[in-house]
Amino acid sequence: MLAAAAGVAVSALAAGLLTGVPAPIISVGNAAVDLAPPALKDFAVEQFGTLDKPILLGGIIVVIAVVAAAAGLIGLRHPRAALALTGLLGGLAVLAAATDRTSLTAAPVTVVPAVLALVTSLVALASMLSRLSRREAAESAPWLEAHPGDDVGADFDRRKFIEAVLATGAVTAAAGIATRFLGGTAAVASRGAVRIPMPADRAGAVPAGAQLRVPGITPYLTNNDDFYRIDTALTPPDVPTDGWTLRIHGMVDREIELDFTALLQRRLVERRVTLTCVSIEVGGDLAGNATWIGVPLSELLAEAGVQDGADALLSTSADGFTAGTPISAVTDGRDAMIAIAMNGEPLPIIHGFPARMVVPGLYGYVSATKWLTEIEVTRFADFTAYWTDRDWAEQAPIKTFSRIDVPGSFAQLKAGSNAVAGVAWAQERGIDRVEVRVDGGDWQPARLGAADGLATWRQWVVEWDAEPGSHELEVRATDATGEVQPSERVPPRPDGATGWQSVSVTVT
Ligand SMILES: Nc1nc2c(c(=O)[nH]1)N[C@H]1C(S)=C(S)[C@@H](COP(=O)(O)O)O[C@H]1N2
Ligand SMILES: [Mo]
Repeated sequence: MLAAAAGVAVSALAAGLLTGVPAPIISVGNAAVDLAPPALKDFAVEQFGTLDKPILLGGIIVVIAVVAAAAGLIGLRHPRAALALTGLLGGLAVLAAATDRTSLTAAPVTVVPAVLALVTSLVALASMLSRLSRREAAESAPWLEAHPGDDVGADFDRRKFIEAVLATGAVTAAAGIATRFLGGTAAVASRGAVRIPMPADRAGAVPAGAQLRVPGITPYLTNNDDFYRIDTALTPPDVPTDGWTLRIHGMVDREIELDFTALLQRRLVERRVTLTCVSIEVGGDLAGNATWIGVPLSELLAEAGVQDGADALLSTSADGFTAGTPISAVTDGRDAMIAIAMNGEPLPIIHGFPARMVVPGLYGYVSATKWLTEIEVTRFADFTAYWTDRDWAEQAPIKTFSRIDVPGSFAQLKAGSNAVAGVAWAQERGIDRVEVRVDGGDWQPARLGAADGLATWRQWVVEWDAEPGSHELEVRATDATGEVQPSERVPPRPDGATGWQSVSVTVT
């Protein structure tokens, strides 16, 4: 296990020193994510939510530890078998590193950390086994026998073994500590140097009354630190602005290629947009409302000249994620953009630094590509994307949604006046009405927070005169086309969940 830990630590340090190379353990995790059958992925997301990644990494560490422990036990009698098992583990790491779509470097560099993991763990294991098991192993592996002139006594063996253990432990600890203090990636340094210019077209102040004064309600604007995060990469790709470009190509009259400076020099707009993940369950929280600054996508497309017959944008990220967005959703007047800032800061690394797409009204998996590098103007008939390859719908406008933030599930309330409040959204259609009912009674209209364009959620509140007993509260919204949120419960796959949320409370 110590030999395996040394391999993991040394390879993580090597990956930290090489720009754009994920640590091999992360590559193994990425391979697991990509190879997992859709049903297993759904299960993991349902059970663990956004904790699925730490749990996956924990699972990988447990598997490595178990295999390594087995190798150690086997090694007492069969050192060759132990080395073969360890070699197999290291070999899988090399394979995962070689095929990791999130790596930003060419093949030979990409596998350097994994090869180091392989070599380190083999050397450490061999050195420890050769000290520990000299006598037991002598019969099974003559090549591990004492070198001529070695003093083969019990004390000598123990001392040498302890030396080998301490040396391996020291290498592991030193690599671990050095990785810790490495001081961040190239993207972190690059982000620190970015200054976002004042946008030509500002968002204006949040309308008075958009933020209701109800304790416990979801804040109207979501802080970057509280913003949900969904991506397929176990660690965000390391993309400094230096060397980054965005290429717009495909069915266009003129290809466009912009570096980060050129992007900043274009006309910038600032807009509030609520992003939503298609995986959100009834009552779920995979949505957030932020102020974005970016370059209007419609202007870039107009400049490139979209050719007849094109109906899709295939966007690609530095980590190999892809998404297909209808061109109509980008050119119909809504504020689709290449975003470079979120809530007054350069995009946080995990939210797509240096640039990402934001398209109001579409779920993130078909529109919100982070670490964006490429947009191909094309036809839906001619490609599939990361999630459409995994049974999710090609077209995915955001469905009308309403959520009760307060009271929480199974809350204990005092009889009398209580606020029932939350948020609702129907991006690009608008929320016209939110209603609440108690114990299946009549629907009561909620007071809505001030509207702030069509791209954002809206808060709502109902004053409820609660009587003692157990009660069930339900909520539903109606969008501005008059469509009532359906009561029928459907799961998120393939194009978003529906159903009314209900919350049980006790009033005393
Ligand atoms: N490169 C990349 N971009 C991505 C994803 C991803 O996995 N990789 N996930 C998408 C999904 S499913 C959603 S819901 C949004 C989430 O954006 P956020 O993590 O900034 O909240 O990003 C989208 N962009
Ligand atoms: Mo998503």
